Amino acid sequence: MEKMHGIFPALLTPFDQAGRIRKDVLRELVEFNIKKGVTGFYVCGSTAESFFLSADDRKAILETVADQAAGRCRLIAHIGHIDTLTAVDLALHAKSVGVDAISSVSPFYYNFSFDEIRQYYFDIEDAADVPMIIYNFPAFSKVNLTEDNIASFFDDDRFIALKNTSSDFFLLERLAHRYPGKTYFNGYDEMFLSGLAAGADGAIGSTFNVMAEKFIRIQKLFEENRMAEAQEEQRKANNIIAAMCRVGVMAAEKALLCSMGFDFGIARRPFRALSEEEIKYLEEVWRTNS
Ligand code: MN9
Repeated sequence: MEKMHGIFPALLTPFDQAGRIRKDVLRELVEFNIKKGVTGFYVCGSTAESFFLSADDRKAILETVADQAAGRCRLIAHIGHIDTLTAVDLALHAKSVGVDAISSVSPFYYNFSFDEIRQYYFDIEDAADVPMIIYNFPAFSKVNLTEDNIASFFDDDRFIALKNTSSDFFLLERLAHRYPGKTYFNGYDEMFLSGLAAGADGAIGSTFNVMAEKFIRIQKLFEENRMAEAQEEQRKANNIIAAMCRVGVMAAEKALLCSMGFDFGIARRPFRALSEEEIKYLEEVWRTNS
């Protein structure tokens, strides 16, 4: 498979007051980002609050996004779950929808051994055989995949890419050098430029829902060797991300989308809703850095 490139928002999920998915608003978010020129979407990742959702809800979200995108961009379906059977079911569904790739975080919570984690990925691939993107996210999953762990997948052609939500750029550089034919996605948006320097081909991230244009520009400037301008753009994005981190990233992204006119609602409990002052603070930081 040809390498992927560019910016993929990890789509947020809009909910109504009762916690039901607002498919109409999801369609608007997809349209908003396709118009900005994103390469594709990462559907039902952590940013989508996927671990709160039923398998049926996750399937409905993927179908809605695929229908709206209508072949205009790439689609990656995150099918990760701590239960292999559910992950396989989601992978088979994603295959039937026609995604470009699937992706999964390592199964978490029960402190699985690496052999169990490895088997989880191979069970999915043996059942569904859809190109797989390994999602390394040690801070949340508490599973830290090493270079050799990832290499043990990359020797198999079905494993096409890594999404590295970690500040371990040494890991990224080593793998990009060892397996140049695989695709490397940077995970922390605030470190995108560092990821590019280490060999990333693109990025999957939550803040791209609201400001994809900044990251499309950072990558373009980097590729044109215009480093000072790329750093300046990353700095502006980071002023916004720092404010988001202060109040809660997903809640902040949803609040900013509401300020832009999307009826996005709030994150599901136990995530808390933001106060009026927090929303004003975010809007102010947004205005001064846009
Ligand atoms: O993987 C995202 N991680 C989560 C990517 O959403 C948990 C990032 O986009 C971060 O949200 C972002 C802010 O730290 O970089």
